[in-house]
Amino acid sequence: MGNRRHWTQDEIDPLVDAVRRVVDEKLIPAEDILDRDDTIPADVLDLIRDLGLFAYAIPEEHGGLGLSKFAEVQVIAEFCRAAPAYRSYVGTTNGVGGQCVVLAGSDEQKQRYLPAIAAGELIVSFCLTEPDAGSDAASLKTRAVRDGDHYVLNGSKRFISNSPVAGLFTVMARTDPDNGADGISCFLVEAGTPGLVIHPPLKKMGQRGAPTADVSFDDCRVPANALLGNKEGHGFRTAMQVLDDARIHMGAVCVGLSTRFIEEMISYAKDRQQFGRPIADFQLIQAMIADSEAECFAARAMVEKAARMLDAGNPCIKEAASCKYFASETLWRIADRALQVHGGYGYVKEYPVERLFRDARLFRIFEGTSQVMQLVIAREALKAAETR
Ligand code: COS
Repeated sequence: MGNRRHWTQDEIDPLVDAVRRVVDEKLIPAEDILDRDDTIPADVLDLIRDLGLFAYAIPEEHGGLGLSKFAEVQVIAEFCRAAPAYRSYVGTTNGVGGQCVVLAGSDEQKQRYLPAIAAGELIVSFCLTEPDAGSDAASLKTRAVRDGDHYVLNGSKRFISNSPVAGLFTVMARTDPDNGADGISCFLVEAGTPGLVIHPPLKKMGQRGAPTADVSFDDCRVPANALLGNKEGHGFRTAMQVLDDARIHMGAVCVGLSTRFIEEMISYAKDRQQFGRPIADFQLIQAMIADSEAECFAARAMVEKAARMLDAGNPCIKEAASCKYFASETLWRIADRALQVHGGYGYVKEYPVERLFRDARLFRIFEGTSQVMQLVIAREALKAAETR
């Protein structure tokens, strides 16, 4: 299980219950402010910090909770019944950003950053995507050139979650221009380093409150010990490994948001009167509820199974991609049904489904599009068939 430890269900349940209470009492009521102001209110962020959520995937020896993946997906599915922008701070920091350090950092790098992450004092961004390198991540062009006991970084990164508020950036940059994926290394760049430029926040369709911006490196000099694990050429593999972990996490996020859509759908259907009775009495409405329940249950079962595989140390590239693919496509179908049940009321800002629908659209795109997930699943299946 590596950096995580086994959590018994008796330990997991109280944490999930505590998250549920905060979600229902504080986070859901503050969602409109999140969308209106495009920022998470400071007191709400404090509540998330107090719950320990900034520490969920950081090893215990560095001050974190060290949740097993099986425990993490249960906690995250509960947390993500609230608007997914709340997750972005903690999920990117503990996930793709922070896991680079957990997985491949030197002891010195772990000691420097992980306790601050676990305490909720250090937000991390993951800089892989570039203007011309999205799905084809290995084609990235940002350069890192060794200069004495420093590296000098030049290049641009796009759509970087958390970048306006991050204190640390895990940056994939090319140290060898002629060596494809093996020429990519990972650097830990601290906010405030001269030459690190954070552009104005992007105006997104949804997930408002989760700040995203482009980032560029303009002769940005970092000390040689900012190279992750002090090893060149390991950046792409590290990025792919943290993305495998993140894709199971994303599956759990989609399960949480799907659960919320079902709750909203049922609540509206029981309330809304047409033809002299609640629309929940009509079988065509019930069919939409039934399909959503069944598909959400399937996605949850899949995510929990993949999490157990990861905890057991089994290879799960195909299963992680399957979770992200199935759970995000499922979420999109459920979001559409929830809006359909609301009719015209779902299309205006009077009900939360309008906002959550905009939030839901991103999941089929980020941390690997559905089409990249299909590619990864098929590749792994074909590879396995060759060795049988
Ligand atoms: N775990 C460990 N190693 C991996 C890996 C994984 N999941 N995936 C690939 N690698 C290794 C490969 O084994 C290969 O090493 P060898 O040459 O020694 O075998 C190396 O990395 C290059 O891999 P590959 O040849 O598969 O690279 P590709 O350029 O073909 O990768 C995909 C293609 C589509 C899989 C990759 O670019 C990808 O995942 N793209 C999506 C990126 C993404 O999710 N972006 C979202 C933004 S980040 S939030």
